[in-house]
Amino acid sequence: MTTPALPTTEALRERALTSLRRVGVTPTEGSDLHARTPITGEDLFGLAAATEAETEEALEAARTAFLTWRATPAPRRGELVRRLGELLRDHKSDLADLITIEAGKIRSEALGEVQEMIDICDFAVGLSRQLYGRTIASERPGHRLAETWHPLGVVGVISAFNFPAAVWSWNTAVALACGDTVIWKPSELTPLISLACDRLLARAAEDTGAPRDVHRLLLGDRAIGERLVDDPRVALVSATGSTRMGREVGPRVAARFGRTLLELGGNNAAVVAPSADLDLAVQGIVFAAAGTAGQRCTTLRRLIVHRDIADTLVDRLTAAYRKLPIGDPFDEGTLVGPLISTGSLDTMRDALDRAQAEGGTLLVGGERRLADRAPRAGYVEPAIVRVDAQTPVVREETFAPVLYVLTYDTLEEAVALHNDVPQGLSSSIFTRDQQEAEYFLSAEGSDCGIANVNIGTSGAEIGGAFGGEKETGGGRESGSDAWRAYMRPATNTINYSSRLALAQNVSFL
Ligand code: UN1
Repeated sequence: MTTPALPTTEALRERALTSLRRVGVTPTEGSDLHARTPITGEDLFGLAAATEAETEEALEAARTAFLTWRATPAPRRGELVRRLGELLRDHKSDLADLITIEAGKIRSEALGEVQEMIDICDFAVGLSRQLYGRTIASERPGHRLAETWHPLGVVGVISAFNFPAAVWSWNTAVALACGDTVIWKPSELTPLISLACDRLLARAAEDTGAPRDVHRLLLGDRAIGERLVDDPRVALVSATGSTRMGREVGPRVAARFGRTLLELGGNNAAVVAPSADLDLAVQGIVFAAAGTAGQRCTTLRRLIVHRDIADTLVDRLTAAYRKLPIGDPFDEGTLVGPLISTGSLDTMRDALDRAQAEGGTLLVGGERRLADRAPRAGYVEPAIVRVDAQTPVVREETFAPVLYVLTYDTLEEAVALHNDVPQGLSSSIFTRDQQEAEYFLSAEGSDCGIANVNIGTSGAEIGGAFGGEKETGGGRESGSDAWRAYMRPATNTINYSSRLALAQNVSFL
């Protein structure tokens, strides 16, 4: 069921320019990097990257702005974030257009990404009045112990193509409320949405009297990311991307005693127990595995199904997969848009070949689509592969829509299989048995940063902290108390008596 036509690159270029114009961006043409669209796989126009001198200037400007911003009362800082949220609301459709054009997301998911930005702004505005520290009982008479949270400094945000705007907003809205300033190095694949977000934040700063340099965008390649990683003026590097990238970033930032917040690869699984509501499970699984063309960090990649229901569930899933409309992400009927590039098609093909060589059976999908109309674009049928064991390819993250199905007999076995991968981002269980659900959520259950019941692995709300364990990097972003990563605590001991008492009953003088 392919959609009959794709928009032309020319039409997409016009649409991108119109959205940018509405947001107030006139892109600086250049030849350092190319805005491109996965919808046709073609370039839209060339852009200039930040030079070394501009990078240095941005670092200095963000550092200087921090000195003012950290002294601005937090609720006033919140006003900037509130204004950003308003502008995001006003430009929801323009921003969603840019996300669809550059990342290939279907309309509903692109709008959802902008909604996620609006939500985190609301959250951060509230947070600006809730940066609580604790008061601790002192062991000494006439003393008070307190914990005060202070802004950290410049936060370097390195973001990926797949959530080109929302992950920036999680970091930026919270960092700004916390009193930090931000330098953003977006993915080279999504410069236009970054320009739009930066422009709206600059407008919010103008409107609220905040320093312009609380946020700086640096378009460019890896060298800019490396600069953020190595520069001691960057107090925190918040990086989203592959585990390979995190393995480099982590030790380099640690070597200069900087902080990192890493959100790396996932290999997310769902356990489906015999008591599961299969209608609900099928819906949850198809969205989590095939939604966003399998290109979320939280995409469902492994299904661990009880042996008694495996055949039934697999039949229902393959039937649902056969009906998935694949094609133009702007078309309201489309559920699966393009992969980010034809390179991802090769990665997917390679994973499918390896899975079969390792004993797996391809049940559905894997065929390229629309190659005649868009030879440079990566349209593909999401695939399901049945495997007997977690062979090497199953234990890797393939950033494409491949779902591996495994079977289990006991829940303990299911959880062991579930946890037996190097990554630890998101997980879920479909069951109507409360004991099973609680076991999965317990310390003996899922070892992931996100563990769900009766929903899929993807599509988290911003209110909770987002991130994962093991090779996912251990960072937490977005809601709950993830804000603490953007601040530094100071412990204060205040003596309000007229006697100097030493702790631990030490006597001296
Ligand atoms: C990502 O894929 O990097 O939970 C972020 C989700 C989204 C965020 C995904 N709210 O799927």
